[in-house]
Amino acid sequence: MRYSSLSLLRQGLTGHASWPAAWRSPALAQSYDAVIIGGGGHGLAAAYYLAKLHGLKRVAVLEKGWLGGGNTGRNTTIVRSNYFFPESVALYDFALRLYEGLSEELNFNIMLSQRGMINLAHSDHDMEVMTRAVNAMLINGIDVELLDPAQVRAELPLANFSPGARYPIHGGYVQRRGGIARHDAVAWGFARAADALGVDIVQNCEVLGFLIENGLVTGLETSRGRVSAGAVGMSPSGHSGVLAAKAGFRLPITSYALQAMVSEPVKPVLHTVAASWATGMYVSQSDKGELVFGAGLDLYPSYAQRGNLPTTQAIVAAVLEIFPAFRRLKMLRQWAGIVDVPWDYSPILGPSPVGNLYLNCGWGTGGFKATPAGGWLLAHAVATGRHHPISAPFDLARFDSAALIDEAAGAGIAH
Ligand code: FAD
Ligand code: PYC
Repeated sequence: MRYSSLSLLRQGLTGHASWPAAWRSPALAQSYDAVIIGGGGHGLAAAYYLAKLHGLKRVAVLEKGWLGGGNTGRNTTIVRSNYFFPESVALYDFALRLYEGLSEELNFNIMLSQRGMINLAHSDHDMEVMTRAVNAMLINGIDVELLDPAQVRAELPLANFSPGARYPIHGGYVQRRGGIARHDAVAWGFARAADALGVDIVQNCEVLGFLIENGLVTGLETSRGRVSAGAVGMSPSGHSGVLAAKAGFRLPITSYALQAMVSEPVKPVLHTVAASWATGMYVSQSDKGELVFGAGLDLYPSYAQRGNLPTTQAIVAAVLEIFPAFRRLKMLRQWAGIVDVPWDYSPILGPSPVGNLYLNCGWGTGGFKATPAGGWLLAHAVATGRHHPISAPFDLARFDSAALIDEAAGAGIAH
């Protein structure tokens, strides 16, 4: 629906009384052609592409909580495709290209801001690792540039360039097409567009078990009753191990809390995303003006979805060493999400050991940037029963054949 400025003003003054809901709240039907588990960005995108590109008429998304309340609403919104291996570049650059057209595709402003992302080097060794990574990315066609300290300074004038700094800045590299996008808007945009194509989005509906006959999934047991399904896709983010166990198999993943925090809003002071992976710190400024800070993984596996003091302290310490001017900022809040990290730090996509059940999981610390592609590829697998060439290298079977895509080792960072 489109509104004129006058009707927007009228809606504002009347408390949006006649503003239609952006998507329906349907009851769970008895059967669907395809059911997607998880109403985060990936699950909603999968449902949208199933209806839009594959013409499926009876599709449902089942979400145990509220739409976008998982990691889609908890992440720090960085998008980029600066990965080391060609398989990863194919996946994440496909996602970035989909992001570049997504506001138009969904008629919903996802606030994509390609303000660039700079990774900082704090030693000669860091610089050597970055040079190798940048060379690999350039070979794979990614828009990255090495930066010397003066070039970093021009982009990040508030950073601490003194030679005596605890984390001296030796240079870095930038991906200029990287940046941020509004995470809620991505979920809401896909939800509204999927709903308009007839997809049933059922919130407060937890999947409790799988109905499996002769090795094929035929339906699901949910907190709202049984539902039969021609095919099932699962995008449950930090609960993929839990769901896989219910379906009778194990995934090679470990679940951790990943934390982030925001400051009070201030005027624009930071015009790109800055990351210092050696310290685990990264920061960007939201369009509201808040400084959004993030951290590395907690050091131990956990399903406790909350922040803790040691990580806060470590990250705030690194932020203040690198951006001393931020010392006067008040922190507003901190939070965590549970992320499923595969042994090689790359996602697991495609068929599962159960027939007609397809996987989109193991995004670890970095699946927001992949949202449109993850949904697109899951839809392809659910609709055709096969991998698209982009998702094929990320099949679960790589853990048997040892054809791992070890991005943590390749890029020298775990993100
Ligand atoms: P989610 O949004 O978590 O959706 C999964 C949904 O499944 C949830 O809503 C959950 O309630 C539902 N679900 C689970 N079990 C069931 C069940 N049994 N029945 C029904 N529903 C179920 N990535 C980036 O690319 N850039 C970043 O800057 C970034 N920063 C991050 C910062 C933090 C603090 C965190 C926690 C993550 C970050 N990530 C980032 C990772 C990113 O958030 C995730 O990889 C991505 O959002 C996963 O999307 P999703 O749709 O798969 O999962
Ligand atoms: O994948 O870019 C990323 C990321 C940043 C912070 C968490 N994940």
